[in-house]
Amino acid sequence: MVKIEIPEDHPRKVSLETREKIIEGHTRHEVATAGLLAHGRGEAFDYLIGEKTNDIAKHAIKVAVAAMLTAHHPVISVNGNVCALVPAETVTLSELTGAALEINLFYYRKEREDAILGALKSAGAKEVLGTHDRPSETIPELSSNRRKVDPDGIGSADVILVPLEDGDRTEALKTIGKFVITIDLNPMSRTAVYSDITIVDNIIRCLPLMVEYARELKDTPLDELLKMVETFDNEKNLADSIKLMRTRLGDLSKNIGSLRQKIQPGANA
Ligand code: PTJ
Repeated sequence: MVKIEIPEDHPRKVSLETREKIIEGHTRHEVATAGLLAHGRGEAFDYLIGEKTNDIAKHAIKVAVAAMLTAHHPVISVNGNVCALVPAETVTLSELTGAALEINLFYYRKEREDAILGALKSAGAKEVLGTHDRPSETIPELSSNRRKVDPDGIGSADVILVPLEDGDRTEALKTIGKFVITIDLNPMSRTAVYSDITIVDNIIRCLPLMVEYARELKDTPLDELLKMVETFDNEKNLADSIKLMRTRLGDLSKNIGSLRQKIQPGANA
């Protein structure tokens, strides 16, 4: 595969580098082909929020970490896109919050499971659940591949972080009584609206912040953390995120010139 060189001062450097990570993850079989399309959809929504982590998302991130720290058995569900984009941060977050890591794939192929397992181990993971050699149980409410879960992981979890998730499984996880946290740039997706906490942000910015907040909050008294979680209103969070997009689009429509960026000759991003 030809690796593209992105000039240091290219205004879309981060976006292009992230795209390269997804493409490389696909070449290594971690990312499903549909994962490339899912990434493109995420990129479009990231444009709408200005490709920055806003205060609404920061608050959701903090509360999500509080929920993981107060859980009895938190689990982080890992798919191909998560693995390709933020493997090290995912492992660090699992260590800081005591959350188990479970591979759970929509487009299951053993080759993909092996690639993701290898990447998580290389990033320092000691134990990874959800692999084919482990026991499994099924979520009866679900018909896709994601119905298979690890009894020691999602099967017995109380709080589950499911980044970049499909709507059916989020709905099924809610039906069986799980507390669901997601990271989804689309505040209108079914996953976003079914979850208990939706972080409307790009996972590449969100995971490092989750790690930072987990370090910050880990000695906070339990009752304070619980209060943060209990007072969080996800409907308001989503409404505010949609309003932020609307306001931003309104402002931009009055000043298209602000969208002009210096682009290197030859670049067409
Ligand atoms: O690895 P697998 O087989 O488990 O499959 C993973 C994908 C992502 C292909 C699968 O879960 C899927 O099809 O997801 P959806 O239904 O396309 O939903 C993905 C959601 O994540 C969409 O709402 C996107 O806008 C959002 N998204 C994409 N990239 C990012 C993102 N949200 C946050 N950060 C991103 N980088």
